[in-house]
Amino acid sequence: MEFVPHVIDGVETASADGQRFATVDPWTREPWAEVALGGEQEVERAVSAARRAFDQGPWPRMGRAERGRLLHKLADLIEEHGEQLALVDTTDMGKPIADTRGKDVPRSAANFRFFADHARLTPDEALPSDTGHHIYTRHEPAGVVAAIAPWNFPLMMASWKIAPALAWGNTVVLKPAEQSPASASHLARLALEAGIPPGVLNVVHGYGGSSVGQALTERPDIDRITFTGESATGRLISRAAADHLTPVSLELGGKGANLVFADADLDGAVNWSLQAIFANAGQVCLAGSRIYVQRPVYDEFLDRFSKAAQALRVGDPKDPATQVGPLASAEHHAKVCSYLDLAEQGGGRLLTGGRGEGWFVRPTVLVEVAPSSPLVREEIFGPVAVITPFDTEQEAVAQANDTPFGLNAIVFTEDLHRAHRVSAGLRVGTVWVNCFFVRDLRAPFGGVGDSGVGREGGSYSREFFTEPKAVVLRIDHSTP
Ligand code: TXE
Repeated sequence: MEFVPHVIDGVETASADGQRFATVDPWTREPWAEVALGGEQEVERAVSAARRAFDQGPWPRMGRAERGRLLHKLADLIEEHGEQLALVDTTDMGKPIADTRGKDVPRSAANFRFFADHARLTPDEALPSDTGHHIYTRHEPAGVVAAIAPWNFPLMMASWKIAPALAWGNTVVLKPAEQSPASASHLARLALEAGIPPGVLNVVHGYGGSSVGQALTERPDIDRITFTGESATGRLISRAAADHLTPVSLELGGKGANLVFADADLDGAVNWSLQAIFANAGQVCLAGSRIYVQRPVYDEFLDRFSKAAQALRVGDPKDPATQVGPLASAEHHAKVCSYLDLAEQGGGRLLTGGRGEGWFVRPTVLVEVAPSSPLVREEIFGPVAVITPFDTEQEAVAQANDTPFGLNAIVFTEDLHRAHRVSAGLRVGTVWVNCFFVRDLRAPFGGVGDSGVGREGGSYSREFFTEPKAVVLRIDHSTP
């Protein structure tokens, strides 16, 4: 079995006490690799290495262009090793290889390229002064960043956190999710090969609420915490960080609403809605899990959407033709099935889908679900769509907003005025109109309410990962 080590101060290492845990392939449901199980010692070593690299090493002192050159080299290496990285994530969490190969790996490389260029090209401010002073800003690296990543996009989410942190001169301790840890160590190995100095990117494996995950959030010598995961975990991390006033960026759950108006292009609405809920077996914070359809097209939409859901290819995630793989873990499968049980017990009518073999849940469509049901209110994080009719635009916006979450929404309409009106009325971080998952890395990404705190992307990432400093020079000696 493959061994997945920590990467600390440029060295691939086992845990001091030799502890390991198994990571399981959701397709075979057998362990496929052994992972170093970190503890206090590994966290201490990794944070100290990151601290040294920040306080004494070349990384934060390097010009942005030179850092950018090394990050581009890392992106090249990600592309070069793309096939292997895609296979690792697919084996670790069951995501179809077409997605890891076609989307996650290219996007991971793109994250490094984008933030390298963004940091190099973003000017600091010079503030015109009529008092005889020259005032300018410096955006200085914040320090040591703890990056705590989820299991649903292992390589992609790690790179989305690491790339801006590194581009702005910080050093990082990454704790990948215990369900899909393997690609993080590969990434750290490639960073060293690219010439990024030891200690700049460290990876410590281990569990969340433990001497690894939780311990990282409680340390006074961590300068930023960036986290993606469950809303309840986000609250715990916020509380821990408050003790040291450590700034946190939290990207949490979602319960995305798709609003399909009667004037929409129905082919487009069906196709995008299908992707929005069934890609990665619904294990996506952005999943469009609540679909609201205007009454005149409700029956037709239901019919087309259900048929299209049945036609999706469910199976071996390593088969390039597979569109929906198994869920990522036994625990997660049990959680999603508990929602299916709710529906079976009279909480809704199942049009298609349901429990599959092993850790599979087939693309599932539920109707006639009460707005107060946990199926509508809670993040299921599985391939389960709840479809509900509406009559008026006002009612659609109210239903979409009737949730503690607020990450994203999708609007399908051919009416330009309505598109703008509804987009303005939705309480979310991103609205897609007649499309889904189009990401420009300059745009803010994040949510309101239980979906998180802060935004990532472009200048929003600069705000989080740097400390802006104002420098004021007196240039006119006649000024008092
Ligand atoms: O999340 P956790 P889990 C949602 C989704 C899913 C549910 C549970 O609904 O069903 O969360 O998933 C680390 N201090 N999302 O249990 O626990 C943990 O080790 C510090 C939404 O995996 O939040 C892992 O690395 N770290 C989502 C990471 O946090 C802690 C993505 C996420 O784990 C910690 C994933 C602690 N106290 C799940 N406890 C999204 N927004 O995309 C855990 N961790």
